[in-house]
Amino acid sequence: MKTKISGVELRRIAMPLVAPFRTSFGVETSRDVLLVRVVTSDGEGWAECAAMSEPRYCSEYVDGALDVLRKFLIPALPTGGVDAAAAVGRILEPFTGHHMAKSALESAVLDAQLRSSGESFGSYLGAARDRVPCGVSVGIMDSIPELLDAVEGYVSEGYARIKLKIEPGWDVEPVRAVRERFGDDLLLQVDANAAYTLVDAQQLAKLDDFGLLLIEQPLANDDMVQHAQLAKLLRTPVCLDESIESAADAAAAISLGACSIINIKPARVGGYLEARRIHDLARAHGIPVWCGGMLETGIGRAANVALAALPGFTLPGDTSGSNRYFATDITEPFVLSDGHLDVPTGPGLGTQPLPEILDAVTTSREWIAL
Ligand code: OSB
Ligand code: MG
Repeated sequence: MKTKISGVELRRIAMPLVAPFRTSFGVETSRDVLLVRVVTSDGEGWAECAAMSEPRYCSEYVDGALDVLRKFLIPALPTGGVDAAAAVGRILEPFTGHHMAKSALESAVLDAQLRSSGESFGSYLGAARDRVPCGVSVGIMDSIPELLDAVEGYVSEGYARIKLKIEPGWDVEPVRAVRERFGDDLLLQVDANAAYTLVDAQQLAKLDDFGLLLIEQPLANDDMVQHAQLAKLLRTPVCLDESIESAADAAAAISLGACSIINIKPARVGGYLEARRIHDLARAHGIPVWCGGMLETGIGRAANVALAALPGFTLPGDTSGSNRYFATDITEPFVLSDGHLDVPTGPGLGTQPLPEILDAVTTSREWIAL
């Protein structure tokens, strides 16, 4: 029996962040999120598009995602229906790029499919545990004391690992300060969001003294070969985020030696099915993976937490509790317990937007009939 898709709602919401989040590519004070709701013969499905308001982390951005979904991706869905969510990826393949927009559409269909069959995302993807250890990504701050206060707060909330955002001028000193204050046992890593070049290798090698778990995306998104050269100059393991947009990229990075760890963000690679393929490939090569984040609401978070429960996800992810981002989430909040989040067990995502809250944060809605 095919799943017939009658239409898709594109709903944009504005979610103020509890504190500004600064990275090497910009400052975020509010999350501009596109939600996708598909209405099918099997029922509804929800997903969150991870694109940010400006094309700084990657080339996608919310207005662009809305446009490509409305003009190309949604109209490509066959009116006769699809066999399963897995078919959506193949149907969208002729369109290049736009992984975040594609991921949202495929994930919404997958949610509808799983809700109707009564299976959870975790069970469908192959989760090996019922809760996942969580890390937190800590933005660039104006001063070291301010950073230490923020880290102190997260450590006391129970986070299992701390990730510091770095950029030229904010790297060795903040790492040294956090190590001195919290000791060598704290699981600590850094993320440069592509802010360095190979010329900075000596500066980055100074981080080798601090026993970091990894350095994430030190160089530009398309500098796979240079990441391989840098990896030879550092003792800190190199992890790729932005550079890995597909399983093919992951295979190339592994065979080049461009990374020894991968941050898997399902949206960046086009969806949860491609994310699982990268997990399987990495696992076969003995490459640890962890689940990244894009400041998601509870909708995106639910699916990420399910993915993070797969057996190859051996490092804590950026799957933080809802309160790290928002005063009020659009779903029941994800709450950290003993440094972990529970993997949702209900059908599909196992959660849904709370209608009143959703309406209160909605800035625009659009219905596209098939
Ligand atoms: O590089 O991992 C990143 C947030 C937005 C865009 C890119 C990144 C991040 C984070 C935060 O580091 C992850 C999260 O807590 O969701
Ligand atoms: Mg990153």
